[in-house]
Amino acid sequence: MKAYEVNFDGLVGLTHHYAGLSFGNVASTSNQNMESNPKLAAQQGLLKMKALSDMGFKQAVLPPQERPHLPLLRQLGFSGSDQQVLAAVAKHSPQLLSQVSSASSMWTANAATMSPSADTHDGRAHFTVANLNNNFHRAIEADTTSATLKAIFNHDDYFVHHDALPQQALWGDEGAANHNRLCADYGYKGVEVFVYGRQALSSGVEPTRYPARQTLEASQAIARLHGLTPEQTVFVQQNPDVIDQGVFHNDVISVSNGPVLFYHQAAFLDAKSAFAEIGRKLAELNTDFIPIEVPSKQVSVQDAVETYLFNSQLLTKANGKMLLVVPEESRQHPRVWQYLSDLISSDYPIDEVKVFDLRESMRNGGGPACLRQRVVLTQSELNAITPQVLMTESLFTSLNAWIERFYRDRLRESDLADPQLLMENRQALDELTQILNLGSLYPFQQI
Ligand code: SUG
Repeated sequence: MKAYEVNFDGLVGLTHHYAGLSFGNVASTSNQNMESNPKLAAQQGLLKMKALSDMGFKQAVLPPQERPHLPLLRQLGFSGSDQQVLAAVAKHSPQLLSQVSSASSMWTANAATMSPSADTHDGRAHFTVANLNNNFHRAIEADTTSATLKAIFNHDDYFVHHDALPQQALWGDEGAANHNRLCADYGYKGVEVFVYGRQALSSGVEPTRYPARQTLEASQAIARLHGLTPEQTVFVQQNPDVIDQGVFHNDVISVSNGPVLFYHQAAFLDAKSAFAEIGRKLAELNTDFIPIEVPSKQVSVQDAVETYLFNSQLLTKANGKMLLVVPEESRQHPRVWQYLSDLISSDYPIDEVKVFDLRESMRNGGGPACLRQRVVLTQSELNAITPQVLMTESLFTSLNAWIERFYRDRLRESDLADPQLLMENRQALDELTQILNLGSLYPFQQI
């Protein structure tokens, strides 16, 4: 059956700031306390969506979440009016205020793991919301993410929604950032490759400096929930050494599309046996596996972390060739740019590179691939989603005007206690849910 890959990009929220919240994410910790520009951040993300949509790729939008997260602060014992709650938490712990204000839901690769209907036991598309429990500021995304996905993919004949796994380190799950799907074409049955950082229930090698966010046990639970067969599933351990060098998600060191896996030589702990298994399982689906290895000699792990070469989007064009969407940082780096020039003139299926300036998101460790959730849909499934989230000329115009009206062009941690910022957030999200026709997704005001 013919199917499309639809990229659902997260719109950057109004409280986008640099708080140094993610230990093991080098950009996040090194840009802590810098002044951010939420307006520019949202515009940069929107321009990427529009450009890819104009090129013929199917593109959609996921809304940001309401921040600061007042109900959570009330759950933690802060009380009084909203203004009093904000003042109290700012006095008690600016760091806590920063955590409950993070705009981190923009990185929708971490929103969920999605398995297309071609792969699942009941022929429906399955979503498991990521618990993101390695970081408090991210773990608090799960409930609203779940509500958002249920509102957009709202048809039981086509879509199944699974809650996030238990909020405990044993079940650490970071969503599609650690998930690759290999297939002949999107609508065909594929092999789903789950990349994990550590095993929680048995001993094995682990990183020593930085956390391994994804467990094998979590990945296995998702494969079970989605009804994937062992013949279509491969579990691969990420190389702990690269996690210790700042590769906190697999999508910072590899990216897949169709039968292609574009990856760094050091990405996996035992690439040889993993690739033999992937190759065998794809062969059973009459598909040739096309691994493209980037050698350490040409691009070091540090180069990869600095430029986000692998946090790129690999997209199939109408002519069957592939386009690699990279951040500006990759163009600025002579070795990486040279590698890319060589790559597109080689015999591999990738024959074009497109560059986007996503500086605001990149400074928190989020490149082009972090900003999107890939959702494979057949035409009937596509017809069943909320259509207003799909990128069009008119949605682009409305969102640009909406950003212009509500977003600030500079923000620091000290601004987060401003009750006016909360009001701006609420008003903006009220309007956005109307633009995207998502009903009352943000009931926080009533609580
Ligand atoms: O989880 N950064 C995010 C970046 C997520 C990138 N996503 C993928 N690789 N798919 C994270 O570490 C930093 C927030 C701050 O420090 O203000 C942050 O949450």
